[in-house]
Amino acid sequence: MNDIICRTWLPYLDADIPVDLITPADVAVFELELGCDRLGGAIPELRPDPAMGESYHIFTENGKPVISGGRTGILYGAYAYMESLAAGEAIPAGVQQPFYKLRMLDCWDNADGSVERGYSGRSLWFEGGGFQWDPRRIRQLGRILASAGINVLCVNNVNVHPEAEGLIEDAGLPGLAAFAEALRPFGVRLMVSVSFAQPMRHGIPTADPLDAAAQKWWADRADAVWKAVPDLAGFLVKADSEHNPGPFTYGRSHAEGANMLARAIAPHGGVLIWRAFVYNCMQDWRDTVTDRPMAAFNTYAPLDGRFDDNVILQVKHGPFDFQVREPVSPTLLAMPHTKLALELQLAQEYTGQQVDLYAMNPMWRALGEDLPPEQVMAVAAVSNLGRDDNFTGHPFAAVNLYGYGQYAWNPRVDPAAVLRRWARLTYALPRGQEDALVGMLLDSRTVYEKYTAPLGLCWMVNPGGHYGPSPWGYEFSLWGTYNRADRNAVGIDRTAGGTGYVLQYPEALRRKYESPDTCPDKLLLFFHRVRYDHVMADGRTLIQRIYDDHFEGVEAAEAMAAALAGLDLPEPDRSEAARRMEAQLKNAREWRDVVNTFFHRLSGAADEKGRRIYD
Ligand code: GCV
Repeated sequence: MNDIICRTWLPYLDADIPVDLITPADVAVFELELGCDRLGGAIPELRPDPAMGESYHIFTENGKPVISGGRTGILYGAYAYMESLAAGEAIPAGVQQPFYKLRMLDCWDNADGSVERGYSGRSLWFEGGGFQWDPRRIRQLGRILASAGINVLCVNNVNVHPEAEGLIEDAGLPGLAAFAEALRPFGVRLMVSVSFAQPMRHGIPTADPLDAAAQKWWADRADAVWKAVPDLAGFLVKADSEHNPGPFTYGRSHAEGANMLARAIAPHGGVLIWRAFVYNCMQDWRDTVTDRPMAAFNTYAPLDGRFDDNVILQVKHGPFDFQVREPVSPTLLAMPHTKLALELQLAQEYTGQQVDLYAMNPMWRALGEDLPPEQVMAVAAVSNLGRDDNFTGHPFAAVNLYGYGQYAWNPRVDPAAVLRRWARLTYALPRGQEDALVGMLLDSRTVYEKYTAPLGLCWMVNPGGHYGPSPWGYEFSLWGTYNRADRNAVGIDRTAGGTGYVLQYPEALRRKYESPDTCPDKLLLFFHRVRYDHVMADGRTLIQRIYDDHFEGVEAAEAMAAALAGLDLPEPDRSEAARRMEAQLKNAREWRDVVNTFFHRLSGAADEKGRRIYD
């Protein structure tokens, strides 16, 4: 391991932190002494006020800084104070409190040390079938999470492989308890993904949620688990999804399934996070009636109001699966009597795999135009962390972890301000270079979008790995992910006259998406089947727009590469970012050529500008 392991938004986090700090207040004292020494500020007095919970207030009294705050609030206040010092910005005025009480990081880490959709190396805490970690890195992780304001870490993959079932069994509990203890001083509570069928490993003949023996198994297990980890946040469940077991096997609803587990953990104050990622992953591509984006709404909207109080339904932000651009999931707008969590993905599965740049705050902020932040009561994000020295693979991918924390604390935060703050805290570049870096991050999503799948079409990625172009890679598959491109047109008609998907939206959104004239260009092919000669609002035909976007996307990526070369970044970040940018350029050109050639061959339409398209 290198001496300087990570360069985070707080420049002194590379320093070691002692093992004997027990409470967030202990950590706050340590951080303030170290940070103020490094950053050159007055060490504030800490005034704990348990009633303040996660809130804090930084103020001046008799010319001296004071931080008051609750148990974790005081630590958040300490980080906020030092961020302000490091960024040379004003200290936030008044009492600061998080918008969302649950700010979760879902880790798809497997007990064998691999990470599903992980692009930053192996797991930081699993190896060889169970917990195994480097205490120094886990304390660093704790500081990173706390300084981002994340308060729940789900330790294992939602696809619970047999080894991971052991985490909540007697032999696994000491490991879970030790890991919980390691992160407790940072105000981070653990959560565990569990398999719905787990009782059947223990001689219970069924996992039917209405079966008394299955119910008792879960209640007894919960007693044992919470005895070992009294502050465990809860269980997370992926049921009846992508071959995971669930209540459908027994003809039961997802409310019956979730409530059974919720009742087992309720006496311990546990929360049951139930994922809404349910769809038919064995679809016949010839079936043009089933429309995958409609699945979650069809399953869950009729169950609104039927979940117990400690159940939170966790819904991905779009109706598909973290594609480059999707409309808001209609399920999130259809369940006023159900507690909802919004699920985001920091791991860049479909968005460049931490090779291509893709900063996410602008996307989350735009989501807020259709999804008022109050509509959900919690947020979760699939982690982008791993064992790489810099934790996130691409050194700039840390912006998404930091930005997620900022968003979870205040979903109305200005994305440009978040990106600038991260850039300033991490690199302290001269102003012109800082502007260049922020500009690059702000544009990164649009650039990526332009050179990949056009205009909301989705799923043109290589199957399985999900990196690189393959326009028909998912076309004749089981996953319900079709573009139905032919020589005249592309896209699926999801209007009332088509699959009817648009009818799942409330009136205003339905009207916006229903007509190609009012549907935003960027989502045109998500909602409509459009002829290549369709004239778009800007006067260009659809086919010309596809060509133009792909050429422009590559040009913009080339401009980003030039801008990156002009940044005086410290090593190893400079070399690492340059290496990845080279790969991004290769990827962008590949996407441009494959997608343009695909549509050129199908449509036979020439590019008006006569640029090179391969036949
Ligand atoms: C953890 C997609 C991903 C899977 C992931 C799944 C999910 O299908 O490709 O790797 O499984 O989403 O969110 O459960």
